[in-house]
Amino acid sequence: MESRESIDIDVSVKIVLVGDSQVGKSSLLSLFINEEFNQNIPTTHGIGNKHRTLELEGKVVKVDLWDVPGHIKYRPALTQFYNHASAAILIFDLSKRESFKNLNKWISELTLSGIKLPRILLVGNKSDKTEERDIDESDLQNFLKNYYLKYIETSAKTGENVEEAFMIALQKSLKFYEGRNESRSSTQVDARNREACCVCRVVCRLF
Ligand SMILES: Nc1nc2c(ncn2[C@@H]2O[C@H](COP(=O)(O)OP(=O)(O)OP(=O)(O)O)[C@@H](O)[C@H]2O)c(=O)[nH]1
Ligand SMILES: [Mg+2]
Repeated sequence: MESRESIDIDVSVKIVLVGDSQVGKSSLLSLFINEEFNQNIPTTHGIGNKHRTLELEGKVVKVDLWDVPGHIKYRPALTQFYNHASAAILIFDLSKRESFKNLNKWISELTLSGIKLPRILLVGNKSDKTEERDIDESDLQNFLKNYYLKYIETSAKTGENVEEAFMIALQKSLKFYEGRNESRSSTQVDARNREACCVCRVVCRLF
């Protein structure tokens, strides 16, 4: 699955990264794009938009990744950035219970913006901080059962599961993209069938 720029793109998808401030959205993105981890990464103020082109399921896929700032002051303005997103990576910090508690708010925001649950991947980041893990495991399991969310734990620091997480989100995107195309082409077939029926009715009436 190597990166191939300047070639024909079969599919372009948009994935948004959301979650509380400081959970590691920009760090995960930086690892996925540049294979770099920076302990002193600055907090995100605008929208950071990066892309990577790769081959998946026999297609050349361009993935646009939108790094949405997590700070509460930006929240009212965020929903416009969810437009046309095919999937979302919702991130919380495994060492910060508050970021887990706030997931409900993020889920409402995403689903209200049209990104439904099957298109959301939940990521528990900072899995390297084993001593500081601050999540009630039964709360986590109940949460996953309630929402039927796909879940993975990552560490932007060690790289654990980072590529895997983005690949799962990418597969969700492709599934959504293909589903949308199928329903479009079946609408076209329906339209053609209706057209054929009209022609048939006209021809029948003539004879
Ligand atoms: N130990 C550890 N630290 C991490 C990990 N991911 C990010 N960090 C650190 O957590 C802090 C916040 O990371 P960011 O990537 O800026 O978080 P963010 O979610 O983009 O934050 P905002 O831009 O404010 O929304 C930084 O000091 C990172 O170095 C991780 O997996 N493990
Ligand atoms: Mg950031």
